[in-house]
Amino acid sequence: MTIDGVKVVEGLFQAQGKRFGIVASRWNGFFADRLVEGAIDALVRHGASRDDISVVKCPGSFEVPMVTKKLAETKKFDAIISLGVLIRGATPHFDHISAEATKGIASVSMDSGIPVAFGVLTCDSLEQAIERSGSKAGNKGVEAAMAAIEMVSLYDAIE
Ligand code: DLZ
Repeated sequence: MTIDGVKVVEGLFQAQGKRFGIVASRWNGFFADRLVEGAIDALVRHGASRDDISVVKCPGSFEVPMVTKKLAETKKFDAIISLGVLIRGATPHFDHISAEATKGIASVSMDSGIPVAFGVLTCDSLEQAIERSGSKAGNKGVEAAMAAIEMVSLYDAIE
């Protein structure tokens, strides 16, 4: 594709032959499991084989970056999809965990060179978690999986 004669590089939504790791928190598992299902569905619908998808569950969103790093170090995956569900409570815990999860996941991606999709919900209420894990505001797991598919293809196109 070109724009005004200038070459444009873009990723495609094709996941055939690519290997994906999914990391998900067990905390707020009712919602996190919906994100995992959404991510798997999006990967398979775009051509990934179920045999090429691994799901690893960890305690909470705070641990998601650690496990994402472990998976990246195996070099067995073309992309990792990091999922979690944080719901604000009465203490500042939410803010600390959200900040660590966000920074940690970004730094794994930057350090490893593997695309890592950020699929951690940071919700102010239970209602927001319901809306974003498969109801009126979509499914963050699907969104993250789509980003992962596009990024794998984009990295291939840039190489
Ligand atoms: C402790 C905690 C709290 C209060 N809330 C959440 C949450 O909303 N979502 C989540 O994924 N994890 C939560 N956790 C657990 C932490 O992420 C972590 O697992 C523990 O602090 C142990 O390190």
